[in-house]
Amino acid sequence: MSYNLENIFFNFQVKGSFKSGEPYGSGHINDTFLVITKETDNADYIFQRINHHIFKNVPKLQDNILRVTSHLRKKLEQTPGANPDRETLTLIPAIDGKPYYKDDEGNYWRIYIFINNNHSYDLVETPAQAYEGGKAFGRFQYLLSDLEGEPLFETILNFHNMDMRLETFFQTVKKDPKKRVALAGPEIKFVEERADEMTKILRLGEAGKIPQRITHNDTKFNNVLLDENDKRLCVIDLDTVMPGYVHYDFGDSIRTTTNTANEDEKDLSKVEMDIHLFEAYSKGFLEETKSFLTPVEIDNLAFSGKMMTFIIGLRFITDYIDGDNYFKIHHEHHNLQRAKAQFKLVASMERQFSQMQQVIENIMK
Ligand code: ADP
Ligand code: GN1
Ligand code: MG
Repeated sequence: MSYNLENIFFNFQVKGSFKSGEPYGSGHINDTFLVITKETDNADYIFQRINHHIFKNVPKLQDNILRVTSHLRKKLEQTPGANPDRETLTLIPAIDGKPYYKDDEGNYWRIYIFINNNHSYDLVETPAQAYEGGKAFGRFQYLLSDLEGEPLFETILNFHNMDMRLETFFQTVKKDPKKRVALAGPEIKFVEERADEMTKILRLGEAGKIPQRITHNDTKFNNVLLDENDKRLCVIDLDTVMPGYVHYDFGDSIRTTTNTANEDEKDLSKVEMDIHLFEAYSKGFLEETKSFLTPVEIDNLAFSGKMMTFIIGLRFITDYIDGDNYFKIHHEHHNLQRAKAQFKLVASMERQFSQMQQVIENIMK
C-alpha cells in the first residue's frame, strides 16, 4: 500500500517543506515512515499510520500519548542536564489542533519529530547496551509513577491477560479455521504443558500481592533509542502505555534483550538466553526501580522473562492457526517460525532459571 505522504504533511503543523518519505523500522502493527524535509535546519519527521483495526479508539489512544509525553517533558525540564527534545517523543498537532489526523480513506496518522543520530537495535550486541536499555525502561516507569488524573485509557483490552490469551488459543485450536493445527503439534503441546504455571502473575494480582502500575507493555529493546555512544536516549512506541504489572515490562525486555538470535530465527540452535545480557539489563532496571518495587515484585522478575516470552509465542501461534489476521507476516509460515523461536527461548530460560534468580538476588544484596 502506498500513501500520499506529502498530502498528510500539509495536514499537520509542521515546519519546513516535504522532500521525501520512505518506510522505516520493523514493527508488526503500524506503518512507520521517515519523512525528510528540504531545509537542513528543519527537523525531519516520523509519520505513523495507526492500525485502527487493532487500536479501536485512536482519539483516546492519542490522548494517552499526549498525556504521557507532556508529563515526561515536564519532569525532564525539571531535571538538570536533561534534554526534553531528545529524551521524550514530541507529537506534532494537526492543523485543527488534534494530536492526530484522519485522512479521506479513514486512516489515522500521527507525526513525531525524528530524533536524529540514534541507534535502535533489533538484536543487542553488548552488556553495555543491555544495561542502558534497563536504565531507560526503569526510569520510564519511575517518571510515570506520579502521572496525575484518571487512569490511562486501556488501548487494547486484556492485552497481557494470560487467561484471556490462553482461552483464545484453545478456542482457535478447536475451530482450526485454516487446517493448520496439524502443522503445530509440538507448539500446542508446549503451551498445554505450561498453561497453569504461566497464570502466576495474574493470580498474584488478583490476590492483591502485586500492585498495578503504569507500564509500557511493549518494551522490546528496539523501542528504546540509544544515542551515538550507545547511551540511553528515549523510550518510544507508546501505544500500549496503560495500567499493568511491572512484570509485563521487565519480562518483554528480557525476551528481546537476552535473545542471541532474532525474534523469528529459523535456525533454532542459534536461539538462547544470554545470562550476561540478562545480568546487565537487570542491573540497569533495578538501579532505577529497586527503591519502590515490592519484594514480591522483585522475586518474580526472573519468572516474568519466561512468562512474556511464552505469551508472545502464544500470540504468534494463535495468529498462525487463525490464518495470520493480526501480525504482519513476510512469508507463509512466518508466525509458526516466530512461535518456534519464542518457545525455544522459553526452554533456554527454563534451563537457566536458577541462575536468573541468583542474578536478581545478587543485584539486590
Ligand atoms: P512500531 O509500533 O511499528 O514498532 P515504533 O513507534 O516503534 O513503531 O517505530 C518504528 C521505528 O521507527 C522504531 O524502532 C525507531 O527506529 C523509529 N522511530 C520511531 N519514532 C522515532 C522518533 N521519534 N525518532 C527517531 N526514530 C523513531
Ligand atoms: C507488536 O508493533 P510492534 O512490533 O512494536 C505487538 C507486541 C509484540 C511485538 C512482538 C500492539 O509490537 O505486543 O510484543 O509485536 N504490539 C501489539 O514483536 O500487539
Ligand atoms: Mg516499535
